[in-house]
Amino acid sequence: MADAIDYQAVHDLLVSVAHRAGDMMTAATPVSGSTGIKKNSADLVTETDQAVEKMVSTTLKQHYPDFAFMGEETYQPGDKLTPAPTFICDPIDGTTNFVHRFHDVCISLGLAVARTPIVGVVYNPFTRTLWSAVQGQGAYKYTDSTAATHSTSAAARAQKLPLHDPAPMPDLSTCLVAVEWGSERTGNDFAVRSRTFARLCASKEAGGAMVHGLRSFGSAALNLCEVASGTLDAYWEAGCWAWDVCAGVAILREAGGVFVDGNAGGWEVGIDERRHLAVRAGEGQKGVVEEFWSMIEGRFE
Ligand code: LIP
Repeated sequence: MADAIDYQAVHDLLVSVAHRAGDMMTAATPVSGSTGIKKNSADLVTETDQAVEKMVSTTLKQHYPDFAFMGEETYQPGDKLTPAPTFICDPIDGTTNFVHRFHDVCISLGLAVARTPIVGVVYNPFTRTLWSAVQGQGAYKYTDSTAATHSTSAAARAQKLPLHDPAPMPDLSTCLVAVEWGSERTGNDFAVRSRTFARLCASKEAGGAMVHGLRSFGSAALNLCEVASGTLDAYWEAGCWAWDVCAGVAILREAGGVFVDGNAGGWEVGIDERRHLAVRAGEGQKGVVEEFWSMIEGRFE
């Protein structure tokens, strides 16, 4: 089935679905009364997350009835990503930001085939910015997202990623790095994060990497798009799900970035393995991956 898929048509449908979702998000009032809690007080869901996912799954099913669907709000423990063509959707990535009206919020829509991200669309309706990629066709950023189709006029307005000539990365000390605390605030993985964040910032004399800075914007998909754009150099997290990263990985890889294991040593990692390190395109990429791995204090479980 995969050989016959018109990926450009899938991309264009995902772009139009993303715009509809964006209208739902900007029209919503995510007051605390409509905010639910999933596993703890740092893991939020709103009625808008659920309504957007319903609209997305219904629309995609109408157009591609044979494709599988995986979404954050309908996932059941034990559900597995299979090699079948699968739409992977995070209706609102950055739900905590959405609740607080902090602007880093997006919908993340991907298509994976053979468990590999092939098409990715990430749309932030609050900044009207859209990133997208189709495998083999390059990755693009559209700042006037109403133009984010592949018509001639839109192509003229699109910016190919990375946005700048990728400068060399001599080592981690020149890097701006995204990390996230996630919603798990206890146990081994929380300890690995806390110790590693400190070491990334510490001086070289103290055994650290002394990165330019750490950033936590609260959206995995947007972090990956910023690494693809070259506005962040690296992004490390454990605890994400396939819906947080599928679309962003399609975009990152098309921009020349790498997505590797968030534990030291793994150059190959699946989008459902729940830990990753992303590094932008540019000379020194491999060295930055290896230096980053050497900074990790422990291993994620
Ligand atoms: C969030 C991620 C964020 C991560 C959170 C959560 P949500 O997704 O994008 O980077 O740190 O744990 O998974 O819940 O807003 O869709």
